[in-house]
Parts: sequence; C-alpha cells; structure tokens
Amino acid sequence: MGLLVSSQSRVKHARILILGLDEAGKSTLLYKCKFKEPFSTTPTIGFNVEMIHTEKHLQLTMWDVGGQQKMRSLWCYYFENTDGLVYVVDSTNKQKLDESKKEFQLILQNELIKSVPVVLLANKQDLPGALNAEEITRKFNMKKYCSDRDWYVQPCCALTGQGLAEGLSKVTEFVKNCMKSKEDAILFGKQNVRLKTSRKV
Ligand SMILES: Nc1nc2c(ncn2[C@@H]2O[C@H](COP(=O)(O)OP(=O)(O)OP(=O)(O)O)[C@@H](O)[C@H]2O)c(=O)[nH]1
Ligand SMILES: [Mg+2]
Repeated sequence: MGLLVSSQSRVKHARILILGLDEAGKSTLLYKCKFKEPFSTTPTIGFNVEMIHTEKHLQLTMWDVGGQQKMRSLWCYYFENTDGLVYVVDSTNKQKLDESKKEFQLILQNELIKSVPVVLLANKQDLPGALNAEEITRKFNMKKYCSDRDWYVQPCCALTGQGLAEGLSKVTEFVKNCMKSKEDAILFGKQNVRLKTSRKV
C-alpha cells in the first residue's frame, strides 16, 4: 500500500504514476501542474518526479516515466504501491492510438495495478483533429477494460493547462475513495481480530 500518513503533520501521501507513449505530453503536463508555466521538454530517459498538493492534507507524488519503446519494458518496475494511474494520450495521433491502447491494456492486466483507479487524459485538444473524450472512451474500450475500478476520461491541453485541474481533481477524488476503503478494511480487520480474541477469553 502506498498511502502513507506523516504522523506530525497528518498529511497523507499518495503515489501517482503517469504513463503513456512518447510525446503524449506527460512531462509537459507534470510541469504545467507543478509550476503553472509552459515548460519546454525533452524526451524523458528514466523518470521525473514532483510533489503536488491538491488539498491541504493530501500530497501527490507524481512519477512521470519516459514512454519511448525501449523505456516501456521498465514501466512495471514503477507499478508497486501505486495509488492512482494517469494515462496520457496524444488525441491527435491516430496512427499511435492503437499502440497506446495496447500498452494501456497491458498495464491494466498487471496484478500490481489491479483495482488502481485510472484517469485517462485525452491531451492535445488544442490541435485540429483531436479525438474528443467520448471518442477516446470508446476507442480505449474504457467501460470494458476498467470495469473493475474507478476511471474517468478528461480532455486537456498540457500547453495551456486547460482540463488539468479537473483531471487532478478526479485523481484526488479517486485516491481519497481508495484511502477510505483501505482505512475501513484495516478497521474492519482490527474489529475482527478483537472479536476473535474476545471469543477465546
Ligand atoms: N499542441 C500541443 N502540444 C503538446 C501538448 N502537450 C505536449 N505537447 C508537445 O508534445 C511534445 C512532447 O511532449 P512531452 O511532454 O515531452 O511528452 P512525453 O509524453 O513526456 O514524452 P516522453 O518523455 O518521450 O515519454 C512537446 O513538443 C510538447 O510541447 C498539448 O496539449 N498541445
Ligand atoms: Mg517526458
């Protein structure tokens, strides 16, 4: 479980993984979210990581991993303890959408990502010919492949920041739901242990 609570400040920490093919706009949107300024990026070799507070008591640690083909076999090393997945798509690149969908489905099949909520960002909405959120939802078969988890498709433009706040807000909502379920499960487990112990006495 990746959710940590710092005992002094009561700030909860969640680990968010940002994946998607190369040039989808992952690093551009990470830095736009963090610094609110447009950022000139180069292809990511390895990863970038930034902390973002979406609420006073919630800190998201956002891991942006390079999406070039040679990097994709390394994605699985980042899966453990993930509390939320942000999958970024270049909505204009029709040739690469099938490839992106294939990689997306591979991620979802991984045991370590089971039940992890997903926000799919349909990026580059400023460009002509960009598929809209409904088209991306259908193309990526979201209803079928994400039926076991919370999911949402958010159109956005990483350059202007349009749609990013809404995307982050969905991530926050989903992560908080997960935290609540995990806390409830722990509480329920403790109650069960107490019940069993009291029965033995
Ligand atoms: N027009 C437009 N261009 C964008 C948008 N988001 C990103 N870009 C451009 O797309 C290119 C790739 O962006 P990056 O953020 O580096 O892509 P990435 O997904 O991090 O790529 P890798 O690090 O190789 O995995 C850059 O030239 C960005 O300026 C957008 O919303 N609209
Ligand atoms: Mg990058």
